[in-house]
Amino acid sequence: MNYHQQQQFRPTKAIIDLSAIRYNIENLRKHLHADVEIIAVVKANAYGHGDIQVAKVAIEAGATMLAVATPEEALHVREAIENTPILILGAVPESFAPFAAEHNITLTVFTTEWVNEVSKTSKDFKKPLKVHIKVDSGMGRIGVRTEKEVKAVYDAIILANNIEVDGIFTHFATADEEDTVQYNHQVKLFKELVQTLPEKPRLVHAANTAASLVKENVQFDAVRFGISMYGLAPSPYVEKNLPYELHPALSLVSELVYVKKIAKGDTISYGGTYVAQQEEWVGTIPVGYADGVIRGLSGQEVLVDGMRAPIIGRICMDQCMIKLPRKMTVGEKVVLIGKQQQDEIRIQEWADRLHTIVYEIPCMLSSRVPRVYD
Ligand code: PMH
Repeated sequence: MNYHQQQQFRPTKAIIDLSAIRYNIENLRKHLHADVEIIAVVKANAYGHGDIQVAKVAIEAGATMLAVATPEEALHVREAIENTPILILGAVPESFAPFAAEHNITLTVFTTEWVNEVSKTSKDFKKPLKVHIKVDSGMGRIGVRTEKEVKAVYDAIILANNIEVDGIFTHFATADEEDTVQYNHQVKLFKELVQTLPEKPRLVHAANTAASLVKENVQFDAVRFGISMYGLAPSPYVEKNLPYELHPALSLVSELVYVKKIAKGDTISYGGTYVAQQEEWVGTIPVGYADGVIRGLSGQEVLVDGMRAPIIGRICMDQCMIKLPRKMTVGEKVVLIGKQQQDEIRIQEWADRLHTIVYEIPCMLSSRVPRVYD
């Protein structure tokens, strides 16, 4: 028996509620125009939630394409999911093109150099390579930026053997903000550049979660749905304007592995930075910065028996300590993210403490934390 794979001994785990993901997508489906397709963004191991499990549920809930960031992510998903097209959103090396063609993986292209290099061997591909042209309408990351560049890349593809333009897309830099100046400029430029193509590709797409949920008239043929598939709002502005309530999918749980009473003046953890001001009960939980519970989270509260308890002292690599509201026993359940009784620790609370965005939090939970599905 393979104990490592079949047994979960350590009580620290991320619980992923797949029905929440299903709910978030089904409600997007209702919100979108009927013929708009959903591209489920499952890059970065589905924002830390588990790419295969999320992709399968997303397809059941109506997604018709998956999007990832790298060749390795695409191949990992393809091993488990046979037919659904997978789009790699980032730049990929020319050397990956034959593998992409063979495995029905759609690539993002934006330079003639790339297309010309791949066209040297593309006649030997077993199946045509599908590509989406990336337009940089203002994000400033990758993409063609002018009519001339769009035309050059398009013409190079048409000249090449065995390469098909399946789509054209862009990405918004500010769709999650109230101010619409840059956003409107991006929409206008993208529409103009798409118009210059001699033939409309099958899939024109631009909207991320924010644009899908709170903007009008940018759904085109498909939307790329990432963060809110996982039940998180892209920004506080979008959160205030959501067309439906989101259900967060990820909880992070552990339990007390040791409990003790400390005396006034006792210190806790490296550096002895936490000094007890009176007698108090302290619990140890087996989760630390190697799990992604980084040291900046010292002071963050967790839930025990429905009550809030702060992480005290420095967070260690594999363990941290919490100040208990009362004497408790080993084995008591601890919720670091998620609901317990009447209270809930939301990912936004961690993001605020760490001065970051919600996206970073599930992504930073390391692979040592098992993802458990219910
Ligand atoms: N499309 C592209 C090209 C993206 O880079 C992303 C997210 C999405 C769609 C999905 O966005 P959403 O999660 O807001 O729906 N990319 C990133 C990123 O590069 N950094 O944070 C999010």
